[in-house]
Amino acid sequence: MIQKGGIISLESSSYRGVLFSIGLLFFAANAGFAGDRLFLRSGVINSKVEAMKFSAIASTVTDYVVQFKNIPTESDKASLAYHGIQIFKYLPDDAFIVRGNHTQIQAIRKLSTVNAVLVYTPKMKVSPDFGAFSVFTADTIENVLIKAFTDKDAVKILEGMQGMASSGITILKHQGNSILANISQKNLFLVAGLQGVEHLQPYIPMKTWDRFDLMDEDVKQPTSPGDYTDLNGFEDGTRIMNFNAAYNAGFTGAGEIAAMADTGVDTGDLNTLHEDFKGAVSKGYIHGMFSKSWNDPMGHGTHVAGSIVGRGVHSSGKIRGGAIEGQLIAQGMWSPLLDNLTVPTELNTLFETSYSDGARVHSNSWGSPRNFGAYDNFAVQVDEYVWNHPDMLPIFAAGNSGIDENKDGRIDSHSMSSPGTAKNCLTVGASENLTDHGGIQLPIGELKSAPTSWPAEPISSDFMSNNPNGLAMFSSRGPTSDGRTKPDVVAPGTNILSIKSQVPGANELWGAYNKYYTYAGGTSMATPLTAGAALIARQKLKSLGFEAPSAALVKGLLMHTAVDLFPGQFGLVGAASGQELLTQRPNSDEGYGRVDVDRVVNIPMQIIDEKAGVAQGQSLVYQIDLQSPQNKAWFTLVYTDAPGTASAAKALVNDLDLIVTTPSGEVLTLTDTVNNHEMIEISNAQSGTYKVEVSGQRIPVGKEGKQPFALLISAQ
Ligand SMILES: [Ca+2]
Ligand SMILES: [Ca+2]
Ligand SMILES: [Ca+2]
Repeated sequence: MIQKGGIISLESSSYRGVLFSIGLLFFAANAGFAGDRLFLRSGVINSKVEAMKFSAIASTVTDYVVQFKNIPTESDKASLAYHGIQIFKYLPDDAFIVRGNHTQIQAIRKLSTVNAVLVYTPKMKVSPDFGAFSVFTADTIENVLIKAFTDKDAVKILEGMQGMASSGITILKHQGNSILANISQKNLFLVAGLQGVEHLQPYIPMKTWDRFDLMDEDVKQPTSPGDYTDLNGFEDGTRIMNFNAAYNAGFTGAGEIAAMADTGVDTGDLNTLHEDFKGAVSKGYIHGMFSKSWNDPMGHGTHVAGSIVGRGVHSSGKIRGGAIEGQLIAQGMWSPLLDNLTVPTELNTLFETSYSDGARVHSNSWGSPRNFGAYDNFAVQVDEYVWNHPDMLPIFAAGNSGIDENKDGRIDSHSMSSPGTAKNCLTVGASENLTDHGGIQLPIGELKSAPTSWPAEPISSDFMSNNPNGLAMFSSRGPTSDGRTKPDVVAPGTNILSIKSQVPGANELWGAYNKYYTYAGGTSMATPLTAGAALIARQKLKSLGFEAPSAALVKGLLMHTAVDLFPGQFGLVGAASGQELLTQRPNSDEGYGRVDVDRVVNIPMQIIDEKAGVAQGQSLVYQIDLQSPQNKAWFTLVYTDAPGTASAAKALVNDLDLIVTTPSGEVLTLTDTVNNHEMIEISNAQSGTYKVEVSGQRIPVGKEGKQPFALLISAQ
């Protein structure tokens, strides 16, 4: 059966994908994939060599690594289960971390499909982010986040640690399967040796991703209070993203709910909130340590919330957020006592309460200021939540750690922050807004941290909001440590005007416009504008008949329709002269480009939200007719991958491939084995029938053996 109609007249095409063949294309999963190495963050292990040292620990239940000779199949997993083995996590390549007793493990070792069985040792569990160990640092106390496989394990680990209490171990907090503790370096491996420990990593308090440190307080614009007559419509960042086009088409975020976890919102009282939040913020939760309110004495969260749903009442509509009819649930994480952000060790607690209240987008403008690029336990938690709640889209700021340390005029790679390193969230970097007034209007070279962060041209004489096709110099860059492309998208994040917290003493960030509004900049500001766009994307998808669009689809829609900023604001000048973007999208500076809400609601598309998914060794194939030649056709595959483990050196678990066959028979594919998103763009697309195939290359952890996905196809 062939789907007719083509991708030209797509407004009518809310179809869920018409398959003309399912599972016809099996490939030989056994060919040449035999894994004999384990890729851990602590190092690569030759499993055969290690397995020779194997001795199953007599009569006790222990955690092991079972590596198969080939990509593990559903029947391999069934045979583990048959022998009473409990499977926890996939470990690359071709292995699982499992639990079993001596007898069970001995039986597994004899299976002809098994390559090697190893004990899951303390060395495999301790993050290299602790740095090098030496006799001189043995007594150094580390702030440690311990992740257990299960909540039950965490309770037993706690008991084990209490038994060690005399040896420099202080337990600070226990929540779910996470434990926070102070542990001296010499005891890290002792704790890692406790039954049920999955991973140990340094615990770094999260920080908000504004850059209010760029200028000294006294140089911030000392203007007389603004009366809105000087505003030209670009100040709030929404114009660059073309939100107006969506409003004109009837999409305002109405009926959609976002949650935001941040420093709080304004007064923290629905009765006294800033007029711009009336009818927009529907509920607040208190997550700040020792806090009694979800108010915002800091100022960051209020600004962020304003960019999501601000109604513009005080400014007669001139300063608004993206989703002007969306709803927001506020989660205040500010601790007035600690004068800091206090993010729960279990991010579930944030996601779950707001999910119960109907939020399907969760905006987060904070992250870890250290260990850039790491797929750590916070990233794993994000991926776990989305895997289990596939219609919840967490959005995270990429971070503000972009610097040009080697002084070559280009922002260096590898500054991406966790949890933005997660696979299943949408990670947002900052592009430039377009405004020559308000906020920080200085050449970058005159900013406080310029000598160490941005010392060279063309960056040092550039301004931060003079070219919307440029990136904010501070925006964190990818890729992640395991080579995944991040951020996913960018949005304006410099000199953004939004709501000012009414709490006395709240920070004015990049400078107050007047009593009600203030300027700010950072990936913190790009993220909520994108959250507003995500609410509109969901509303659009619902109008097409997708009742509960998957997070992968909402994310995919924003990525698919984003605007490529190549070559960036300095033009095609070459890397040596500071060219911002060296390749067309996607790349690890801009991701898939700048979010464009006009394109989200107006570009013709074929959309498939495949919730059952594809099995390993099988393909789902779609046929698309293009009725006339087009400048461009593009195909985007995004999927919510199974969560990995922070102990692994590769985060991707399930590997799907996108394969496009053109009418003339050319086969296009990326053979990307690290990302859970793939895009194929064809310029001068010929008319005729395109075959679009989503192939299950490797699915060790499926849902009933399958990996769901979203697929978007356009031509223009
Ligand atoms: Ca550089
Ligand atoms: Ca600029
Ligand atoms: Ca792939």
